[in-house]
Amino acid sequence: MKPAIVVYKALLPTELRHKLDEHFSVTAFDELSSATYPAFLQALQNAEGLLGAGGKIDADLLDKAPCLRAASTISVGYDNFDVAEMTRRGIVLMNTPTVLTETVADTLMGLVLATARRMTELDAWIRAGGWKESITPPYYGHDVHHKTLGILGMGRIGTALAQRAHFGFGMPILYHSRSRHQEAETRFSARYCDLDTLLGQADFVCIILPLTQQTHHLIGREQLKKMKPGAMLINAGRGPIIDEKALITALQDGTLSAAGLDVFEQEPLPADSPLMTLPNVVLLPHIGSATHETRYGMTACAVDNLIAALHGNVKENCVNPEALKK
Ligand code: 8YV
Repeated sequence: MKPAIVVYKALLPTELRHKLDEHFSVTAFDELSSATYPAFLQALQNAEGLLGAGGKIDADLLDKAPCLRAASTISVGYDNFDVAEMTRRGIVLMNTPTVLTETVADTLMGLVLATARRMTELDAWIRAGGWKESITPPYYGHDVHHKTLGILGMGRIGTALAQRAHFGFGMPILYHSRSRHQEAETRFSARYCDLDTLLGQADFVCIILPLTQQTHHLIGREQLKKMKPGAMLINAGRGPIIDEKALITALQDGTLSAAGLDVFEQEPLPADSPLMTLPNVVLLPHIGSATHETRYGMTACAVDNLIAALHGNVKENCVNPEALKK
């Protein structure tokens, strides 16, 4: 008998669905809603594998899945999983790093440009009939090239951003990360520094950190005050890395000149969020990796990860290899 798996919130292209069907008995839920949730819980009861994106996979949910051996997330981030609990239960968690690196770095560079040059604000202004004559200084933006870029989180994506900024825009790069990154230092002249130094010197601060207990609200009121006058803050990591209330106040009172955000404390962003009315913010709906090519690559990677894991063949992309020893 093929092992049972549950697929949730993953729009699988036909060939990837066929690939899963060859190995597993698949129950799939395109959406998780109050209508589909009972069937989802039912299917979890004998599922050995789980594949999907998002959701809160905590001890309560794991209790509903007593046969689970492997979970495969279509994302690089896995803050929505209780990894310690999974490890304790011997459940391996697989993610999709690498395939999305270049695309997310493109998004970050795009956010830097859009924020500095006020692209979305001026787009809205044209559509509202504002463009009657040549634009004047109140509508000017700021240069990006040759400005100092501060990167918080020099992992794969941070390194790909550093490459773009160094070769494409001639930007000096500062970074702060859990550990030193030799490649970024030698190839892109990135300089390691502590958080306060980075905040005080960077013209653009780009966040591409994972969300952990250590990074939760890493950027709050105090840190925002330490940023260089005129500096801009860009976040494509996870929303809760920034204290959003403090960010809104800083954007309103001029402590921070502008922000470019792909992620938020609450997603989808609530309609009454003050961020919606601030002109000095570029808002994106968590599209860091959302291109056809990359989402396909991530889904294919997640499918391969689950096949490998349930066949006892874990080689890469495993978040908690310790679980294999249980
Ligand atoms: C995901 C992301 O695609 O990979 C991540 O961690 O944030 C995005 O690229 C998105 O969270 C949907 O799973």
